[in-house]
Amino acid sequence: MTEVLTLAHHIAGRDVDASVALEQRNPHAPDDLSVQLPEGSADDVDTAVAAARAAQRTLTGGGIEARADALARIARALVIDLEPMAMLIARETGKTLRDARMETMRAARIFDFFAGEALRIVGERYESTRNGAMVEVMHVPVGTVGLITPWNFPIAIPVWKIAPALAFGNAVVWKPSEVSSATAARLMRHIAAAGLPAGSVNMVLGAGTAGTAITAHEGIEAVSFTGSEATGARVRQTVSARNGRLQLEMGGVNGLIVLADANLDIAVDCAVNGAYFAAGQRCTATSRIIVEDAVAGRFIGAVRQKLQTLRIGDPRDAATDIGPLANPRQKQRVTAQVDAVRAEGAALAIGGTLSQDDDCHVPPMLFDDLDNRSLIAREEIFGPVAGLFRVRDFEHALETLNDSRYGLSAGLCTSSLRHAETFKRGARAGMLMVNLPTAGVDYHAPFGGEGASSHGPREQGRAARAFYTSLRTTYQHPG
Ligand code: UN1
Repeated sequence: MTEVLTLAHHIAGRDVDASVALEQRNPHAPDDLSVQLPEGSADDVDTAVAAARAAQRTLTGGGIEARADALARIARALVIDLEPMAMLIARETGKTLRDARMETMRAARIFDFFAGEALRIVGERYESTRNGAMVEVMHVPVGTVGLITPWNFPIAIPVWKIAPALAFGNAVVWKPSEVSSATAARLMRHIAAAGLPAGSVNMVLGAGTAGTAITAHEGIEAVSFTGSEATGARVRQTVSARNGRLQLEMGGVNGLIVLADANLDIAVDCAVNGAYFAAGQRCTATSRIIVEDAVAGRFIGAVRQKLQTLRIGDPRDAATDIGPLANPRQKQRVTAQVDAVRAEGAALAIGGTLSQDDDCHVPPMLFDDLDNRSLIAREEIFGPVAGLFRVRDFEHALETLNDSRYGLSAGLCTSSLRHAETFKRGARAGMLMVNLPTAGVDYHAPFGGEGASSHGPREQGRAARAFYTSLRTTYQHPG
């Protein structure tokens, strides 16, 4: 029996039904779950913006403690809902149950972190150059923020935008991905029950139309987007044209350098985790494994061995290490990219042939002996596909790493402190990992990248304040 979930928008504190236009099925077992959702219109966004703007005044008027309490309540609700939420994520997006549990806990902790941040909206005070006067700098809410979020972290990414937005006194119009809308709706229920003014967070479902309307709406002061580079470019154009505040997190072709002096077990764990866990569907995934030639052969053998110990299969099973891609469309895209890499003449060191049926699984693949002209180095592949880049030495490795338009995360496996130090200063990426996988970030530290990967202020941690507040400089004289 297929379970059918029919979803509604959530605007001004109420569920708003609309006719079903889109569907997402369990990518591992299509007969298990059918999520049916409406295509939000520009009118829906307009109603949501009006609700948000009305709620925002009440939200800030309620004070910081009320906001902090509400965020802490959502955190507790998510912890209580951990198992059902994680299972829904696994069924809807194909993320493994283990990852989905960790992600739900991460989302709860992000709410707790920003509950604290709501109480820490500190400013600055200067002596004025005008005698007797003083200058005060305050952080005030931006107003109404538009959030457009992807399916690959269907709860953590929405939460790391919604939580700081609320903590700093902003109302939200949110368009989650059409691929993870049931997860979004479940999160929305917890947010709606937290005691915030109705309309503080509004959720408009759908694919393109609602997202475009959010980027264009004059009533939305700031837009934060995580997703593909192509969509990001459109968001940037529309929001910039109306001088809106903008934050973009897009793709990466992240590199992991493995030096001959690395602990091989650690290097293999980093590579396998970064390239293949979450079926490679993370913007922080490793796609370029840059290895010193002297150890390349041993490294490939060890990766092959490690992969044999992993379980690929049903995301609902807690023992599964790697699940499917999120839907047949993703599979088609990855298949076309793999075909293009093969057409370059690249040799496969690891991995088999791709099945052409409806099954959304893709086996982990490693192409050997590539250089940065390969598609793997130029385009993000949102799948368990990586390339091995053989280099002479550390200098050559760093040069290869930095030869990219992107710069989200980068890794180095070494036992040399000297090389680690050079890497921290010389690698061009927003997040650097030494003896750790390129994916997997903490929620209390800044997140973001360089080049074509990101645009605007960093997300997460204390750095999030920059995007979600405006500065007010007041000059005051006793008169
Ligand atoms: C992580 O690596 O823990 O879409 C987070 C993504 C990133 C998040 C990565 N924005 O994959």
